[in-house]
Amino acid sequence: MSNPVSTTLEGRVAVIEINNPPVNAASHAVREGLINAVLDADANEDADIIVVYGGGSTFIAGADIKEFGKPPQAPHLPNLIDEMEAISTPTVVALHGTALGGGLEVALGSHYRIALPTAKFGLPEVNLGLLPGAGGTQRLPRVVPIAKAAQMMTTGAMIGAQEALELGLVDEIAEGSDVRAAGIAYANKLLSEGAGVRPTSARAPSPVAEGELDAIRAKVSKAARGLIAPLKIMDAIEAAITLPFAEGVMRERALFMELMADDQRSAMIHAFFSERQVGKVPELKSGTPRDISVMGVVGGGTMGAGIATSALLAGLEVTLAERDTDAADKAFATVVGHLDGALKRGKLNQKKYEAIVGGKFRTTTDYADFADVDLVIEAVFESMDVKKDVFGQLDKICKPGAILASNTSYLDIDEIAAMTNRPEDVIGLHFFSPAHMMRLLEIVVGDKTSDDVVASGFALAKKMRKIAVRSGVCDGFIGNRILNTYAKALNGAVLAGASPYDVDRAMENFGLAMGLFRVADLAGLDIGWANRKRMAATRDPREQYSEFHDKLCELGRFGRKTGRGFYIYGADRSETKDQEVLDMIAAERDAKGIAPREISDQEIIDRYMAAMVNESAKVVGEGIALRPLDVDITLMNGYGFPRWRGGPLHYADTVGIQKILNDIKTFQKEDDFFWQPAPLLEKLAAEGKTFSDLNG
Ligand code: T1G
Repeated sequence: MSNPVSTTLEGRVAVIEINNPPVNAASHAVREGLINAVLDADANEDADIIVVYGGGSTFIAGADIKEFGKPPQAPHLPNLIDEMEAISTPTVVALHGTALGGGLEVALGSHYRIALPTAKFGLPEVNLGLLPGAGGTQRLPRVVPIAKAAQMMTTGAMIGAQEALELGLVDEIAEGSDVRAAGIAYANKLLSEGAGVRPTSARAPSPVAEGELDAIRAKVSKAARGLIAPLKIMDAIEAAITLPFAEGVMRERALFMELMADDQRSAMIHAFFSERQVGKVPELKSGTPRDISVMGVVGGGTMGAGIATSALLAGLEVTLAERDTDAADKAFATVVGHLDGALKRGKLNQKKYEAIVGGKFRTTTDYADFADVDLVIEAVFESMDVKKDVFGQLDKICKPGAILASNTSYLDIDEIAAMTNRPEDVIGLHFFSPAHMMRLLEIVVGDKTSDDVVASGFALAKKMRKIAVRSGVCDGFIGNRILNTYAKALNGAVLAGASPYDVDRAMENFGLAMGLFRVADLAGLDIGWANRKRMAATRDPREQYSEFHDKLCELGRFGRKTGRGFYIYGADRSETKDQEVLDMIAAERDAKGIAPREISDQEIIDRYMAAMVNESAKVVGEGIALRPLDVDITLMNGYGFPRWRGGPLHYADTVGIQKILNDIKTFQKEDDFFWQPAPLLEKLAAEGKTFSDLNG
């Protein structure tokens, strides 16, 4: 492979360029090329100062994650940075794009740092279950305040050039957009000022107040929710404050190796690459995306308004239709409310905001206004009859080539498409609430949906910064189908002896933000109730149907919105268990002749995971999901499955498919109908294969 690092001499300035597209990851070749170039420049009599910068779109965006898990190859990044810092020739890094992870660590090991105004900086290793392992935990606390260093490393959040300048992370912000020229100009300025080397490691750590570190650690611990890297980062920062630099980096190395060896690291790297793999579907090769600049939305309720907001933030023009002027005005106000929030969060600038409310967003009560849209999506009441009626009308009004989409979360896209003369232009775009915040989007491909329309859906998702997952047509698609299954398993655990509160506790200790019953109360128990009534006619009589959800709904207890569901909600947002719920469940056990027994938290999780993995295996085996990673991405981005477990099928690979099968066989004794092993699960176990073998 050719050397990705090259050096030119501009006057007395040795200019080193790194070219390893797409993100200048610090691969072995980059590391080898960089250290040789720096040492050669240091030895070069004609060079008084060195500039390092990234060719292409960014400075080094981190270590090469593809190398993790393989035998490490020298030069190792920490050593490279230490050597760079120790030379006698002053070094400058000229930064643009995203200087992340090992890239920012290289910058910290340089003597001076200049940045373009658009440059961003971060140490996102925590998102990979790691910590900055090339001196970052020791050098950053010597440059920025301790609290800022902790926040950057334990959240992985990026900061912009202006904030970096104010913090002292960069010395200057250059004018213009030519990062090479900026580096050279700054180097010559430093030479004219007689600037010498300035090793960061020689600086004292930023001062820290009495008790400040413990307070930060307590906050970090609360936010970590099972992730171990943030607390190890705090240990490394403590070393930076209390130990000499040389000992501090040794401590950092030890902590880094602990994290490298942990399952959380492999899970989160699986998540990282899966999020980039999941958008690569066959139709992107065979289909040509249509331009989607003007969107129609039918329905201005929670979902419709959220979808409209998401499209507007992506720069599309949107017309939203409601049944009457009052409803349309209400929807307009809802969307403007969301846009105000985006403005406050810095997700939208004033100019764009005014363009949207000043014309790019309109409401109407007349579908005729959809005549020229490129795509229209309906987000009306979850009833097949209502949706069929809407599609029948849209089919008559929309221009040829317009895409007709449904936001349905369960219903059959093929049945909806059959209501039109253009089934090849019909697709499911299942957004998750709140649609302007949640990144997951299930793209449901009907039998007749054309490749162009699928490719258009994925292109639209990219524009809307969504993580799009391709789904085939079945009840509930990927996520809700699997949710329904594991919910039944957990209801079974409740009938067997657990309480809803045991289930929530076990799930939250497993890493979910909220347990099943808390989520049900939040979403509204009436939603599940409507679906169960819809499915009642087709329910298999062999199914062990738990009735306590329905009984709560019959009492009008729909959860938070009615102040009572599985929990009782106080005006002060307090939440308490409800003895009446426990009595209701006890009565149902009696009626079913079930003698309740002790159900441990581990058994609750074993049931939860066995059901989830088994149904996921069916979803992959039936081709509803393209690969196991598509299921992992769906559950992590739409259902709160902990990212540091990598998704249900990565989890199954971690604990072993045979363990999942053994658990299924154990629970089969209680309910032979529900606990039927998926053919794919049995096949992989028999062949000694893993789900990751199917990810390609
Ligand atoms: N290593 C290898 N490949 C990478 C990579 C990396 N660090 N970053 C991105 N890629 C690939 C990615 O898989 C995709 O590949 C392509 O580049 C474009 O990425 C010692 C241990 C930089 C903000 O965590 O956040 O340094 O799909 O689609 O939207 O302390 O990539 O095209 O084949 O995301 O423009 C720390 C991770 C590493 C940064 C660009 N660094 N990357 O976003 O493009 S650990 C990170 C990102 C480390 C040291 C530690 C983003 C980006 P493909 P993309 P993007």
